[in-house]
Amino acid sequence: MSPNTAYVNANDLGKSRQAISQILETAASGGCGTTGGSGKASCGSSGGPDDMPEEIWNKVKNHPCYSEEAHHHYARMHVAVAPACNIQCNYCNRKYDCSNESRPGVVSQKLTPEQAVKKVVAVASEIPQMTVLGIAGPGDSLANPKKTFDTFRMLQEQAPDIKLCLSTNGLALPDLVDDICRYNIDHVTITINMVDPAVGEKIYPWIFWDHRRVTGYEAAKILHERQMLGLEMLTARGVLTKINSVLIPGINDEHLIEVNREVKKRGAFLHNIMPLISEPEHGTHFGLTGQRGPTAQELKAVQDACMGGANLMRHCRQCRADAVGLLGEDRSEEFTLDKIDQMEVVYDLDKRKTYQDQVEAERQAQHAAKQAALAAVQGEDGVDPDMKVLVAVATEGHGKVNQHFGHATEFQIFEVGQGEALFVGHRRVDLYCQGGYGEDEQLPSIVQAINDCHAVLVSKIGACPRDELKAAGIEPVDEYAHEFIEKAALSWFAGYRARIASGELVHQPRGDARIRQGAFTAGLEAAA
Ligand code: CLF
Ligand code: SF4
Repeated sequence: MSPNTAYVNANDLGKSRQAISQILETAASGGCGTTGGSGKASCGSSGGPDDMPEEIWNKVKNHPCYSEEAHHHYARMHVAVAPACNIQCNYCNRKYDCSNESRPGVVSQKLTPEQAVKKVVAVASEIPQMTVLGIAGPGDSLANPKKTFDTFRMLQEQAPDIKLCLSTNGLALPDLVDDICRYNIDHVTITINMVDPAVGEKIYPWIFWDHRRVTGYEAAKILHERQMLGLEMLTARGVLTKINSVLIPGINDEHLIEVNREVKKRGAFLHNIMPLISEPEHGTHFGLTGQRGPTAQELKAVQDACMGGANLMRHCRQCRADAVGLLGEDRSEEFTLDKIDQMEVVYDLDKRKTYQDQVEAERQAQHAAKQAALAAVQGEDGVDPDMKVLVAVATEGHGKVNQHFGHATEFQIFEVGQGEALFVGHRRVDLYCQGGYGEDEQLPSIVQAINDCHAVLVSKIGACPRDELKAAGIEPVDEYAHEFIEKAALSWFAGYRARIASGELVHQPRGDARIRQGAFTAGLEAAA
């Protein structure tokens, strides 16, 4: 079947679909962050209440994956209740987490639905900004439907304010859409790496379908048809969908632009293009056959080429199937089953609500600061009005520049231009500061990770890394400590332009950067 074929009659798609399509059209035709008359929307998951109907905003505003703004403030957790899988991906080694939604590190503890619910309630009572429970493996959530839906059903009874979210490869999806709606699962991620089975057969060696193992082109064709059908059925039922795609250089890089087009046509709310992780030590087919992952600029180029299509998510952390906390942090070690047994768990809905109201006020302040800063970075100064640069930011959350350079395990990357401050990704790094002193051996790898940036914004930085960053052409900036990120980035950019205009410096383009994969291997040795 052609990928263009509609599997569900467009006339059958109800009001919900119209609402979702409306958002997509709004974004594509301008809206937030559109620059320079290019007609390309840059809002992606950074869309806010002004960009979408209230009904949709209420679904995404405190989901850290569906709203870029929300991910600075709200946390999610995963419970590893779904060990089995019904397909094989060439980037997956079954010993480890599902690569669709989780990096290939070990799951510390597989849980029964009862244990999972106990853990979620314990986490939610300790972390009031934890708003979402996702089931994302370590296999496929819908290849384990009883465990997945039992967990959601029991949790709803005990903690009704927590949003439910799942991730799937899509093969079993069309058969389970009714259950997804019955249990009020408002957010579903489908991993779609192709809309052409000829591409798909290079990614999927087999699927288990209709009681038999199917291989090659036929397997990819069945998977593709099930994914498209499942997506259309969810859209028709008003469930928000996110599409995850793994970018595999030389296999589906340019093809992902077509994937973006096709999923947008079928009502996908977001498209998350993630880099392939293929270190040989993970033992995946791609890892063992030398298939490389993309560089930072290769990833950004495909994401940029998709702008104007389905809205893009760029803040994914490829988290573990048992991750707990803000995206980019993992507090799962604090909530092992034996530790939970020792905890006094009080699930206080009012306390959670009060805390979340405070978060909302902080978030609105961040939004207002960004708008004011955007308005300030306008006007004629004789410098190229289309100039854009990347800046790296060290942050511990709350949307602020509030982390010491030496304490950062990742930097958030923002693209700034006149009238624009757009989150475009993050880079994992090795911790520079080890036990109170700087680890100079780590510095070259940090520089490689942010080598495409003109500046790095931090709350504080020591003399040694400051000098080395400068020598590498990256400006260390600590004068915006504890300010909101976008305001800080735009203020620095205004100063940068002023220095160019005055002749104090000459703007130089930066090089490419490396996506750090080494951090993903932590724990593998322990599992071996
Ligand atoms: Fe989990 Fe996925 Fe739900 Fe988020 S993760 S099931 S949508 S709650 Fe988020 Fe993690 Fe990326 Fe997934 S950062 S891997 S996109
Ligand atoms: Fe692995 Fe997930 Fe693919 Fe299944 S769907 S093979 S668990 S990456």
